[in-house]
Amino acid sequence: MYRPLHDGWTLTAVSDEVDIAGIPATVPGCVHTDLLAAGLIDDPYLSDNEHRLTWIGRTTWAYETSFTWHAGAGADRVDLVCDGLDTVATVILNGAEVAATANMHRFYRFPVRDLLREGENTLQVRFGSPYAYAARRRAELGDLPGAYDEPYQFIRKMACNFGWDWGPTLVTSGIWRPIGLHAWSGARLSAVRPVVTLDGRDGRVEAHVTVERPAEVPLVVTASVAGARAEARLAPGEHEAVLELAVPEPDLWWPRGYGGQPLYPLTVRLSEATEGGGVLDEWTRDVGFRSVRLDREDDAFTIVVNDAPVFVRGANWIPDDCFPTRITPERLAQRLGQACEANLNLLRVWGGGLYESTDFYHLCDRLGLLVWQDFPFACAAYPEEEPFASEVEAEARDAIVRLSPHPSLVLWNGNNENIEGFADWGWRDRLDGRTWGAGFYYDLLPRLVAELDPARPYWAGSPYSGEPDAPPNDPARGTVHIWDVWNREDYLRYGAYRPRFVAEFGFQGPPAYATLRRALGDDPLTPDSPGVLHHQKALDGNAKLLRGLGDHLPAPVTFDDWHYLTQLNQARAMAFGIERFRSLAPYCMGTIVWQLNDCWPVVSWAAVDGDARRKPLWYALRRVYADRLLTIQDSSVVVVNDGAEAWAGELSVVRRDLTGEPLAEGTFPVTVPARGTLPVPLPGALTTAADPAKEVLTARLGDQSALRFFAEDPEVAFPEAEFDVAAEPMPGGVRVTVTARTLVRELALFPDRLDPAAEVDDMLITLLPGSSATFLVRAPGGLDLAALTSYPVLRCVNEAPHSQG
Ligand code: BMA
Repeated sequence: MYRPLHDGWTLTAVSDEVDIAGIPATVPGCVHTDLLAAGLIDDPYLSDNEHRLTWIGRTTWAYETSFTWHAGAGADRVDLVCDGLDTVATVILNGAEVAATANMHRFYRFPVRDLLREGENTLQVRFGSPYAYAARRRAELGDLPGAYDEPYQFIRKMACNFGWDWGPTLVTSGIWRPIGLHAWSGARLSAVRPVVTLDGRDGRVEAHVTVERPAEVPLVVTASVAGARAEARLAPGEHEAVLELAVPEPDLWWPRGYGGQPLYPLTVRLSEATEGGGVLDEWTRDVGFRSVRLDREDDAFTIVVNDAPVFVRGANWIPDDCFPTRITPERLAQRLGQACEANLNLLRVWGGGLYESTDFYHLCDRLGLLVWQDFPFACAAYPEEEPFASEVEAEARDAIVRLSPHPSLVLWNGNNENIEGFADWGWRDRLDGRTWGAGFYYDLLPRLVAELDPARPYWAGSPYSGEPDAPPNDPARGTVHIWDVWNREDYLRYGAYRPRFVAEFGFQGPPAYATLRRALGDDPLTPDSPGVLHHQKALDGNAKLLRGLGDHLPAPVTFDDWHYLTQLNQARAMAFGIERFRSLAPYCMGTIVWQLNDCWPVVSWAAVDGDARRKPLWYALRRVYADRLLTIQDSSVVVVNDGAEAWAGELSVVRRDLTGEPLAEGTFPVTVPARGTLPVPLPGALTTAADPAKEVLTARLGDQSALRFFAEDPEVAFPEAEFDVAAEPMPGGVRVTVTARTLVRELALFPDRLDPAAEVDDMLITLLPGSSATFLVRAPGGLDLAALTSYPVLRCVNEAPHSQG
């Protein structure tokens, strides 16, 4: 029987300087959220409050509760089960120390039967300062290079808790996952690890079962899935069994866009092997039948599921909140829903964060969203000495066993950018022979994956070229991270790449206006008002945002223009990159955008901001990640068909003047097979403009279209946009129809400026004269229709000059 111990907790600062004692505490939770709930700190996400909270990570904290306990009918064993302790914890039951731990990523179980008292019991979990712990380890081992001036590689704790180039430094402590008492007798299932594979069209499950058994009664384990059943007997003294199940022709689990996601409950039962012996323990998880491998032929990096090569349309995932216990299942469902609606098929759980919650992977299983899981190592040289060698092995064992049932999980990856740091960022010299994590990435982790999860591929790190001595960030081999664009180069440079697989590339933009307005007290808001600057963590971030506008868009003067143009430029830059990389399929077999989500309100690379609002980038992703994409690349139209059906029709390409009048036309019958890419070269009459400032090239195939100007926007002789707008209230919102009288470049609506709860279903639509677009604005409270249909809510690139004020 399991009994959660989540009630009656209090929190106390164990400190002469901090006078906080016995405030109510939430478990699972953490210090920051408890202090916030008690009204003792200001919201860490607002303005620059973060700065005044650094003492929290330097303080020792004690969580305490009491509970009653009765031996009752009597269990042989009672264990204190801690699913997650963040991080430097001492567990004390009735005054006796049960354990001292220092790894947020592990799962702990302590036998405590002998320490429990009949009636009232007290449980204390005391958390030492993560900084103090990391400083001790650093003093013992010597400093090691890393991308940030924080000691995250000296403690097994979510690295980005120490701050990142999109996240605040909010070093917390707490009982961050469930804690409870597990009373049991005889024997229990201590681990079940299914290895699910395909054998032709048949499904195979090898269920590796480990039992803990203080009593020496004979045991029987049964496993069943999809009508198949297997059984094993465990004689006294035996602790392990492997049960093999064969399922003839199960429905296959597929990534979204490739087929369904049937899940089959796999149940393992442990019973006494005696006449009428009762069930002692039971374990059930949903599994899916699919195969997965990594195709490395000729230095490719192709994820192959059920023998189908998958073009990855992905995004990187960071912890959705600095305080992970606030990430409810509802919030995960919303965020993963946003990923699916943007036509993503993979999330990469990035190594500066976590092994995510079981809810996360279960949702991905159901949605068909593939998961690439980094082991939690990012952007630093990590020490391999003790205690880290043992901690890393233990946490990896916990995580591999916990996540192995999930069909969505398709790849284990050793680390984020540490191989690159060693090879290319000068770490090798600074290390001077000391350890940096190579033993984890090249030896320990692949050994553990091979031992515990042999049917899943392992990759040593990202970027990585497949061999330790090869240049890790070589676009022609394995995975590449493309960061020269954001940091130094114009985004057109994406066009110069011919990568096999892009596991990271990103471009910043501000969060939604309503998000900034909620988070910042600045009055007025300006691109460099103090709050905006505080919520921009990237090195030289604001300057890079402006530089990134390049020749593509006019230089902004007002805050509103800065906000709009930099958001738009983010969307365009990423769309440009993705269109390029998809047009290279199947040479290139994936793009993983940096980054899907944010953990707080911030200017960042995210598509969905810290208040869950979709940025213009999100709408652009939905378009360029659709199954069917037309893209104009150099002097071709590339027809990209990542759908399951062939795509055939007449491709119509027209060079027009800016009133829409055709200057040259061509039609090209095309048939592109399922999962195929077809470049259609265009004749010079279509690719060469008589006057690049006054012409546009359009392409259409079925209901997909593409458009390219012959000059950058500031050089195009756009007419001042003229259009008619009809705004009709409807239940729950407003329908806005815009009919263009002139060319209207990238129309967008930002209803959150009027009501933070309002959102629009589409944006960034270019209209030729005479054409129209309809936007559905969801606004539960109704909206001012005049404001909704004018500047700065309704915007386009070639809008009429507006009066400021
Ligand atoms: C890569 C990522 C993150 C970082 C991002 C933006 O290095 O792995 O560490 O946030 O670039 O700089």
